[in-house]
Amino acid sequence: MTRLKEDDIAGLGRRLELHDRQLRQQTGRGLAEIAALAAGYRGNLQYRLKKVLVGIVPLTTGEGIIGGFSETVEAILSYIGMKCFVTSMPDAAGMVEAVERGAGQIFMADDLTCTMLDLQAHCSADNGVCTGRGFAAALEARAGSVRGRTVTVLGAGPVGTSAAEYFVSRGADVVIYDKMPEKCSQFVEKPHFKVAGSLAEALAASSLYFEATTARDTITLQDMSADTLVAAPGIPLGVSSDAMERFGSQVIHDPLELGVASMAFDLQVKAALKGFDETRKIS
Ligand code: 2YJ
Repeated sequence: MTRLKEDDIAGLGRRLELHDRQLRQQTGRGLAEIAALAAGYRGNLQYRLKKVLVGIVPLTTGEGIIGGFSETVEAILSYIGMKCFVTSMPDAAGMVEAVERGAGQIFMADDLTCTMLDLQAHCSADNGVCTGRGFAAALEARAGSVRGRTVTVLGAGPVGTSAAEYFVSRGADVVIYDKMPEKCSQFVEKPHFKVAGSLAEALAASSLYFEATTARDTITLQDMSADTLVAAPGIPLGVSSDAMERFGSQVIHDPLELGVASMAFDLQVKAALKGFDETRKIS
């Protein structure tokens, strides 16, 4: 799993409007809309999303705090309409602070897990799962539909697996490849999934690519044409720089925005399913 670096997210909070506009140009839908689609909610979740207070708690465990990480999460959640704050204390003291200040939800990440918790509804949203669904929903919006189409998924970690399952749930067939074949074992002989034996075989199977590896240049200029569409949540970006230069407008990529926005909506859906559905209060 890639650990985000300060450089990956530097200035991201100030470019959210631009990112939202680019996403809308690419897919016809904005950040919050795609995150809502990814969470499978077709109604209006804005009420609880806007009402609940989120405490973002920096964690010093493992490799420690990433400069600007919590503030970037705060900027993304604020951008989609949530009320939130970064605690002044990290770790357990930060959790106490968040709860004392009235947070109904907590956002926190260590080196292995990035999660958002709902303290009232007792549910959680995982960054890997939500990033997979968020980018899959963005690729689907860009493609119009994936029903009856084949999508190539590169990387069978939490993000690739979650995206692959989303695509199949939306009527697609998935060809999945991971350089560690054992990571694909769960997909062998599963209806609508095919495990490719090589990267070349996977890339030849489709013109819709989901790049969820941690490698560079898995998709190069020769793999792309005017018809190719790519969703690339992987860090570092798995699309080569010459391919980006020529076909960048066909590549959906960001380091954190879609994942965090998708977590927020996923959590509202889960809370609603547990009875914390206050959407009826919207006039
Ligand atoms: O609070 C902080 O500043 C740090 N503890 C944040 C750590 C962020 N974690 C990562 O970047 C890891 N790669 C985990 C992300 C899980 C993605 N599925």
